Amino acid sequence: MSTIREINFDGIVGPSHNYAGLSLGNLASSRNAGEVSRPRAAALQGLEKMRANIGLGLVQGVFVPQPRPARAWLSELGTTIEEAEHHIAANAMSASSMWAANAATVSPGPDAADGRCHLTVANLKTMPHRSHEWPGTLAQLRLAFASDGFTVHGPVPPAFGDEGAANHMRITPSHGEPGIEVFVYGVSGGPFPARQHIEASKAIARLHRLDPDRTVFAAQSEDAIAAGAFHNDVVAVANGLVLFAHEKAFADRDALVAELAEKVPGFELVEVPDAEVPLKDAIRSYLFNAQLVTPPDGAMTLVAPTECRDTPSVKVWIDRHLASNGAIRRVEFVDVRQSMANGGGPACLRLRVACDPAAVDPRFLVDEAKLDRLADVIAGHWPEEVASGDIRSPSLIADVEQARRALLDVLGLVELA
Ligand code: SUG
Repeated sequence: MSTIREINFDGIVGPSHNYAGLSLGNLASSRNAGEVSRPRAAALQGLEKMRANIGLGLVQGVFVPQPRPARAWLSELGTTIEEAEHHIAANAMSASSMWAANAATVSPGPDAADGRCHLTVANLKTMPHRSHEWPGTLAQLRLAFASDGFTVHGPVPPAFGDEGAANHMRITPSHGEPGIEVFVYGVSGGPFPARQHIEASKAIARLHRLDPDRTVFAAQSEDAIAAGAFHNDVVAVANGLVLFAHEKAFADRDALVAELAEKVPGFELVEVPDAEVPLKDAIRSYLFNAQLVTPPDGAMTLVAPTECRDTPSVKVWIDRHLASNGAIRRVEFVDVRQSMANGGGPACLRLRVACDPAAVDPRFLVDEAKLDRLADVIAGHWPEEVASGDIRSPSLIADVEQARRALLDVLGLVELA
């Protein structure tokens, strides 16, 4: 019996969470620019989402917020948080590392020629506020996955954009068996940037020692990016033998489906037609930015944002699918509205790693009791509200830095201080 399980590592929402409108092509980020954020509520929503996963019987992990302001990055720019222009300060105060699906790309051991689980930290080079995340992320990956059996790679060169697992899917009979890895990249996004470059995806496939016959590359459709699917995980998600995707997610949908049908015995496509759920509704509700998981009871479950329940076309589709005995047997709704308002749904908030939980540094794993302790730190230290004009107020900065120290203390992660 394989010891490999699915572990979801959620990014704890950092105390500097704010709405700065930094991500062109991410419609929620642009729409909510300048709104007042609620970091404490945001982080507590994240913890409740983790509890829901634990309730399903899944193993849960965390990553911690990065130091904010990003003083090292500001120093590379020859400035400080006090002196930087407003937009530079905003880029240095973003809590965007909460979206752990963009932390790294992960290939589990059974897929790699050397049997090791490979992780490549994402360079996130397209957006300035995300481009400085990788050193802090790499430090956490190197701690969490320090044991034998893991290889943690640095970022691919910044000539090529890499946004991590948000553009990567794995289709497999079970987590512990070899799977087919699907790398999704963008070529053009109309008015918006294509953030994942094929050169980066191919480099990762080589570095992870994947079998070329079991590796698939597929382009995102330009329509999807132009409609706000800045990452593939906004319009598609895979689990087990199932690919759950919007009809308009891929540039060449027929070729991808044919290739998967040929390479994966038992492959199942659950496709949502545009006529039933228009791209616009799919993106606003984040139907596909859900965690599609197989809990121990075997009933494939979609952990979806509450916005799906509130979007009529999406709710109708879900109800019909459940009634039809489709591949998805259960839908759980979670409230992550604070993150959603910046374009991050349940799937964005987690990095999915299939490995033996006993091989992970336990400080990064959580149970209900540890989540209670984290909730206390958050309730005691996270700011209640942040307005865009406040992001470099000395008192906010002092609170944000103190809050992170308190969290690291509780987790015993002194190395990251
Ligand atoms: O990179 N939003 C993030 C959302 C990432 C979602 N992740 C996945 N789809 N996997 C982004 O666009 C907004 C920050 C701001 O505007 O303040 C932001 O970075």
